Amino acid sequence: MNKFFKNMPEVKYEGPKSTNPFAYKFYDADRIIDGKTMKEHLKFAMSWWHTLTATGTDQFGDSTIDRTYDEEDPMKVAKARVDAGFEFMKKMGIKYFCFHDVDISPEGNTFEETRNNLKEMVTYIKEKMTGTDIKLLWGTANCFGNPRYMHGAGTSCRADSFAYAAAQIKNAIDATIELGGTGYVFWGGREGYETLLNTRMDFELDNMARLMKMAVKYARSKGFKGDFYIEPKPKEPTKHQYDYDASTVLAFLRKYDLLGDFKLNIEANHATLAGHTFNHDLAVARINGVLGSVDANQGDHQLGWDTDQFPTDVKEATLAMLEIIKAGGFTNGGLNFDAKVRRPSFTYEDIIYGYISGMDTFALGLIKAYEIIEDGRIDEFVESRYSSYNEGIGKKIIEDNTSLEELEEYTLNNNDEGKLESGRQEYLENILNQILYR
Ligand code: XUL
Ligand code: CO
Repeated sequence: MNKFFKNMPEVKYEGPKSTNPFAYKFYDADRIIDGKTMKEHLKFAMSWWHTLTATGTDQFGDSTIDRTYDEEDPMKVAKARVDAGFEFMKKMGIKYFCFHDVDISPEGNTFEETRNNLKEMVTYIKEKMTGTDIKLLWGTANCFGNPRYMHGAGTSCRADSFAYAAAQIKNAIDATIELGGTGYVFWGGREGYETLLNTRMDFELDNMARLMKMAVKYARSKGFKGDFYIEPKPKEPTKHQYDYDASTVLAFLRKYDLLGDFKLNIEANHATLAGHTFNHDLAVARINGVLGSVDANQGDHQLGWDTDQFPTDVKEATLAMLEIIKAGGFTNGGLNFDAKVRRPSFTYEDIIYGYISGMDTFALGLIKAYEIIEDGRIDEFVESRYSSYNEGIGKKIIEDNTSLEELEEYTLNNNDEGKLESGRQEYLENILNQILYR
């Protein structure tokens, strides 16, 4: 039970003054904040792919990280990864995990072989989960890595690729249900186009919706009560992805009448790639009632791609947690670290340091978000900023009780327009910094 992370102790909370690199400085799992423990608020999840399978390859270089866990046969490697993953989660006090089908189980030479491998691995993981309080947050199918998806999966011009994706998704849903998952994710890395010269966008979007509808129909028929999520991302690997950002995905879900079953899984680095802040996309999801789950990570201001780094930016995490709290917190979703250690950070310790930084950053974000709410000055200012709608003509406007004609009449007779008030951005930024760094 202590095979892979053997020289590393269990990671526990020791407080902000601790210099133990294997301790949480801010994440105190059982500390109660506003009636809930930190672990209930944050619902941290381990991403199977970055933590247990990714080997540090990039376009210019080979693996730098050995993730075979002393095994060679693909099924034995897959099982060793399960052992390592559970050892890791227990050591870290992480209660959830997320996976793609191909992360937990090797692809075989035929679809039948692939399906059997997955079933065997699901049984193995289920046994491992027994007697623990570790749960599956969400599952998904990797419908982007294999060459058959070069033109897309649900949006492929090739019907056989669509069919294969459907078959893969059916089995990934079965795996998710079998392991008690509360979510199923669609991330469409190849659902988009390289050039409009060869693309029927309307046809492809209709098909993408068809695939999702089939998935919902199947999963519900098998008793799945959780949420489906779309994870927006504007580009990478495909030049333009249809799930560009939260607003684009919302328009898609509305058009195809999928809103009853789908919410959004917002990823920090995807929002920034779309030219938004992380909290912008969270806010779009929140105000539309579809903030489901979060992939926590961060990008790099100098790089234009998805670097999937562990989050260290406390201000960003605080603003994100404010949105999550305002949305009422997580129900079926949680905070999945879709984050990886850098290529030269190839040791087991590095994975632990990565997760400690991400978990401490979000723990601080949670603490600071509640301090901002308790402080009240920012909310109070925002409330007062719109106070002209509390009475008179403003009240009539928000009660939908007026017209252009009446407002023209009002303006004609309104010799004193009232004074304009400052937006007070700098005042608010000072409050934010005061609370973050006091
Ligand atoms: C890729 C990404 C995926 C999804 C799941 O950028 O974020 O790992 O989270 O397919
Ligand atoms: Co992600």
